[in-house]
Amino acid sequence: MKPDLFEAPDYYNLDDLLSEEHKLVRDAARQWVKRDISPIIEEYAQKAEFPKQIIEGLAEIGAFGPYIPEQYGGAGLDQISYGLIMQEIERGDSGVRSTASVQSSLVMYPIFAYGTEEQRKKYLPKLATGEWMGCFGLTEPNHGSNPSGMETKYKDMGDHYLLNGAKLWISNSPFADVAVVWAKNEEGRIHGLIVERGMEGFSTPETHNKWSLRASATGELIFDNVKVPKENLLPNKTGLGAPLGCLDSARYGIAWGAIGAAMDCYDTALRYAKERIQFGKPIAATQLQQKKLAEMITEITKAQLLAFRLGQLKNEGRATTAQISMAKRNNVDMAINIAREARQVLGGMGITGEYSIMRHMMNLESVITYEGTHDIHLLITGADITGHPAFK
Ligand code: TGC
Ligand code: FAD
Repeated sequence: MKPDLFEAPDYYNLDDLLSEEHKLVRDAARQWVKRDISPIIEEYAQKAEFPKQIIEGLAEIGAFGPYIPEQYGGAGLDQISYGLIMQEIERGDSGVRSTASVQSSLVMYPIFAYGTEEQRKKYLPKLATGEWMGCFGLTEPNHGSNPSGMETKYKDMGDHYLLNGAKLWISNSPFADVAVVWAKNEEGRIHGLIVERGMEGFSTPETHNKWSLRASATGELIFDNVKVPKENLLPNKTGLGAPLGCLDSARYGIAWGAIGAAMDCYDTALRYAKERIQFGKPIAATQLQQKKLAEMITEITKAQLLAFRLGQLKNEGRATTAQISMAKRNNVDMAINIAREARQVLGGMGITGEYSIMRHMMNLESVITYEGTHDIHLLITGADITGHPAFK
């Protein structure tokens, strides 16, 4: 892969709106991606392997629990810093951002928000350092966009719960030490349970043959009469709203992350267009390539403003699920379109692993599907503005 010459576009001087802390956090993540991700990520994506050696670095830049209070090992940062970290990591690779999103928003957040003090103390510090890695089990073979129909269930056996069922498409599952699993009790009410690797009857087979997110490990969670200790139930929130609350936080991070992937594609295409000579002049001097590049920077700038304002609302505790859906949907769509256009700017070179664009494009095919598909987020906006949910 070519050396990482990335220069972040900031067309509307958004840096002026950031605090010194935001910039410090962002720049530390940016440097780490240049040093520890860019040189290795293509090789790991090609061989479809998660680079486990990056876990320590992710913890050091505050990517595990950026907004979790420091008393539990988190970085205690605000929501804009969290977004900026996700942006920088996804500039390197969406699969690496996935690992951080899952650990922070889908594992640490539910333990912090819905768990007991004992659970927080037991799990959060180890998850913050990456000593333990986590995964989040909501999706099932028969229930993806419609998780309320989940079939995974548990029974109260007096001194423990007995868990049965299966989850599919679970990021980090093949190596996770703990899984936050959503299952129904005997009354059909959804609860979160912390399942630990090594519990009898619990297995995590890996899903192979992915063309997307190849540097992220994806797998199943199988529960065959797993005895879960009663103290592993998350007691403080039940119902579908509990996992959906975690998704609000992860989707917010993706709205920022997608900007990173788009910035990388734009920056690569701009540099290439200035250097590539055809018909005796740089292709950047042709109107058609300028149209592509000008539209890319316009869309990136709009997405940055959307994410920044959403971050302010989130800091104030005012961001709604529907506002988050709009930003996730818009920014991922923006990024995938930019990846497709940027790939064309590079001509044949665009399909090779010498450049990051094709890997971003393939990754974004997962990002546009997970954490709620492009269609589902449109329906969330539709339901919000009309008052008529059209899912069913
Ligand atoms: P609905 O009737 O709308 O809601 C059920 C209950 O939940 C409440 N609620 C929320 N509570 C807190 N936060 C939110 N964001 C909430 N949204 C809804 C709601 O008030 C209600 O409460 P109650 O007390 O009345 O029961 O539910 P629905 O069944 O009609 O579904 C709505 C829909 C389709 C929007 C929802 O199911 C949905 O978002 N589906 C998409 C599923 C999804 O996003 N799955 C993601 C799986 S995890 C993943 O992909 C990780 S990838 C990680 C990575 O690698 O980065
Ligand atoms: P389906 O729900 O079957 O949807 C298929 C198509 O139908 C989509 O185009 C969808 O938009 C459309 N559709 C569905 N319902 C409607 C409707 N009402 N109206 C119109 N169109 C509709 N899940 C986890 O729980 N944890 C994870 O860590 C995780 N990681 C993932 C990692 C990867 C790489 C991938 C690909 C997925 C991951 N997921 C995870 C699962 C992801 O959240 C689901 O794939 C997603 O929610 C969609 O579910 P589905 O694939 O079953 O598609």
